[in-house]
Amino acid sequence: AKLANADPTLAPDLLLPDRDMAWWRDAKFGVFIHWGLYAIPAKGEWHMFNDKVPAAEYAKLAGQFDPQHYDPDAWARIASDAGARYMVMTARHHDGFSLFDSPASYGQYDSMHAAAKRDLIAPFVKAVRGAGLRVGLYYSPLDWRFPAYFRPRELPDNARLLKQQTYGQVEELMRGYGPLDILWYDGGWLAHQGTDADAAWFWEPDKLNRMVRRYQPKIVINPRSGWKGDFDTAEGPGPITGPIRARPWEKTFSISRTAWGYTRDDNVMSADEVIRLIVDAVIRNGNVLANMSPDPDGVVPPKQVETLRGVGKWLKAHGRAVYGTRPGPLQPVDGVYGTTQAGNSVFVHVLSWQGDTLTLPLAGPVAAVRNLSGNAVEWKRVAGGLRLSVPASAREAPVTVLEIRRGVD
Ligand code: FUL
Repeated sequence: AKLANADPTLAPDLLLPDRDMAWWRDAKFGVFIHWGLYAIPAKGEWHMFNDKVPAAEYAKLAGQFDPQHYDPDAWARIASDAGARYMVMTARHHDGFSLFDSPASYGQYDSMHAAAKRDLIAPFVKAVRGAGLRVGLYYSPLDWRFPAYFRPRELPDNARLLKQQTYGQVEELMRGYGPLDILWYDGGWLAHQGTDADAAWFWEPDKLNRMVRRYQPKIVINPRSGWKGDFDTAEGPGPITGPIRARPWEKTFSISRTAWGYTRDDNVMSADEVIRLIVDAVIRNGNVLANMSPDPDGVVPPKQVETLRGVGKWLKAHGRAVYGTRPGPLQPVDGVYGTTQAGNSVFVHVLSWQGDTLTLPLAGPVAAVRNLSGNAVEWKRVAGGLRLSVPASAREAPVTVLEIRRGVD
């Protein structure tokens, strides 16, 4: 792979300018897909590592990997019905198996040389674009087949091969599957616990990402290659608290609490839980990337589809307060409310009511207040702000969204 010299015309600072991040910040919600050989044993995507399966034995799964119902259009429809504006799929997870045609893959460990005998990423990219969504690929530089990942300094030859594979495969993806909107790295740390400095020493992510931008100048890059990336990530379904964060960020979790990859005993989050996380993210300048886990045949478990459908129903009715907004003008009060804004409107996302009214420290003229179902809301100027009265019957679960239209002086 020719990647040693970055294009000299590339900006010295790899961070995308604000104008190229705007679509991502407007999009707010994406659907993630973890799919690979690990769907077959159905013990989650860490099965090879956690159960200490020798690489040669694990690799036999490739002979069984022949999805009969792979229909990326159906996946894109699920995401689009969920209200997602982008999708990200695992092109290669830590087990090292690639779902695309990858001559750079060590040992030809890809879907072309599996029972499937085809590229599974190209049709995904096409389907997602066809559905009008933005498209991203997940790629893990880490590959458990290489002992050097755990002991890079002791095993320089093996380390060289691992790094060569990463650069080669990232180049294949960037060159052959574009245009791409997001590159979602994972595992660019070292030995599962290395520091950013270790990772930067090993992967040379500035060099790697300069190569990426040569092929895909506007691709949004996440922070897991050892380079800080265009946005921050927060992982897992835990609650989101605290003030508005200055840098764009993304909360990612699997709607199956059990794992990211397919399992049979999956403990699926409810639509309300996902909606709650979307609200808690957007009022703090964040996006949400929620994962679904297709089975070995390519079918998304019905319970996951049902949760996503519920999210879509909510976003259809409340999308004005989510898509295309920016956080503020008020700082969130954890568990109580937070705000987003767009144009002349401030949207108040009320998570819990402390009494009959809610007083916001919001100054300035108000033209009207309504809830997103269209009902007018009583409001009054009081010392310290704006007092809103919403009768119990007009409150909604998991969140009541009110729109304050600002007036003119
Ligand atoms: C983690 C990985 O180790 C998980 O398997 C999953 O891919 C998640 C998105 O990132 O760090």
